[in-house]
Amino acid sequence: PAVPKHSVPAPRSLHVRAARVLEGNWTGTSTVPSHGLYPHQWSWDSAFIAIGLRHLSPLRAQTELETLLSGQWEDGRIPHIVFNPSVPLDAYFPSPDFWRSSTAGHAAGAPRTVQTSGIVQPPVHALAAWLVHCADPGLSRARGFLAQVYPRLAAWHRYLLHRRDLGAGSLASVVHPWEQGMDNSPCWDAPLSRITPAPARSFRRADLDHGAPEDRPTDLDYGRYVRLATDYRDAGYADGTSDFAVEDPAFNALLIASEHALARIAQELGATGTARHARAERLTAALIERLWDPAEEMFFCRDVRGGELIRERSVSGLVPLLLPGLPQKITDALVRTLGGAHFGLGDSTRLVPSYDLLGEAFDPHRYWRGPAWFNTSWLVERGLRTHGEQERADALRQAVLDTAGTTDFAEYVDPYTGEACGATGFSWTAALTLDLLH
Ligand code: 9WN
Repeated sequence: PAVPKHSVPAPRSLHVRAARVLEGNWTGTSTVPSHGLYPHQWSWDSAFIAIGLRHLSPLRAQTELETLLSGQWEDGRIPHIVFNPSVPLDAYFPSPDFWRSSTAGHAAGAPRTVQTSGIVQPPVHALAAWLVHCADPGLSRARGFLAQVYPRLAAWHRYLLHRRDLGAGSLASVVHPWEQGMDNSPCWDAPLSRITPAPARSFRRADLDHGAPEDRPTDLDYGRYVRLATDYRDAGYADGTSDFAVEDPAFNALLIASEHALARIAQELGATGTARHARAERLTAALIERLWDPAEEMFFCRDVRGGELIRERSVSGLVPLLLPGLPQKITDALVRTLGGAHFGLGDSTRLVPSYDLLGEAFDPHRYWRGPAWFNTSWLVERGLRTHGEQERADALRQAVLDTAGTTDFAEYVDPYTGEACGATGFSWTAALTLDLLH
């Protein structure tokens, strides 16, 4: 049949639009979270990005993780940023001349040629490597992908489980809010209040060139972030002396999920994964013992320096739902908390808010103090599915897809209205959309 002359083009499918975002943010060897705000390679972003990229190009997904691992330090840490040397220094703060990885990180074995930060981010990488492998096992085997990344991922977990067991309770601690990935979560307010901020005039925030100040962390937060990072750097990035040390439920749950993935990788490579699965189960028990609150029906952060649980309700405390080995009493309680008044899922919200809707510090637009983020909703969706909550998982999946589409793949959204905040064309939003479409 003849095509009508002035036919209206069909709206581009969500799949095609998500692929375009990732294409635009690809640099040739890795993907930036967003060109304006975050023009380098970020650690947990790359893991989520690889999980989506595997549906477009398993080779690009493998390359994404390999590039990140080229920034790994000899002590096993995977830095939270691997810097792109062709990006001007003033495009992002803190820049390589702040971290001085190759000199200040010398004793910890920072790479000589690649510039990186000296802190870490949540360990989503082994999980991502396993999922990337599964997307095209033939290509993965032909390239020796898992054989190459396995020892590096094992060293990464070793670093976290040994050097970062600052609370001596078998869990890993974060020593900076940027490490946990939810920079200005109200969970950090109490432990951060003990930190003397660096003077405002000693640094210049590049983020405010791109983001609305009311959607970003405050200057006071930044002063404290800078103080903590400076002290860590000046101690040669040695672990154990930080004034800020927190055991976080999401960070540790992701470590456990990745330990299970590492067991599967070991099996694929012909070894036995039994010891790793057993370790993951022991860590799950430690997570429950140290961070679960049966009365409040959620996980909380533990302030290792103060010795107390931090009773702020953050999405971080729901992320352990991801773990297959949780007792049903706990998964049932987490599902109740998700749908209850503090998070409102399926009632007043369609995506999971980053923080307690009823909390004193709640702010629907300010970064990790209320807005809903796509990576955490993806993790909770996976958790709901793992524990047989198909209907809730389906609704959350649909909400992620709808909101990603209407906001042009926003960085985060108002949890009540779904209005876009922060950057648009954000890589992990596009990547995880693709993953949920498959
Ligand atoms: C600091 C890149 C990163 C994410 C974090 C998010 C934000 C950086 C910043 O952006 O943090 O690492 O400059 O605010 O909080 O989760 O990985 O997308």
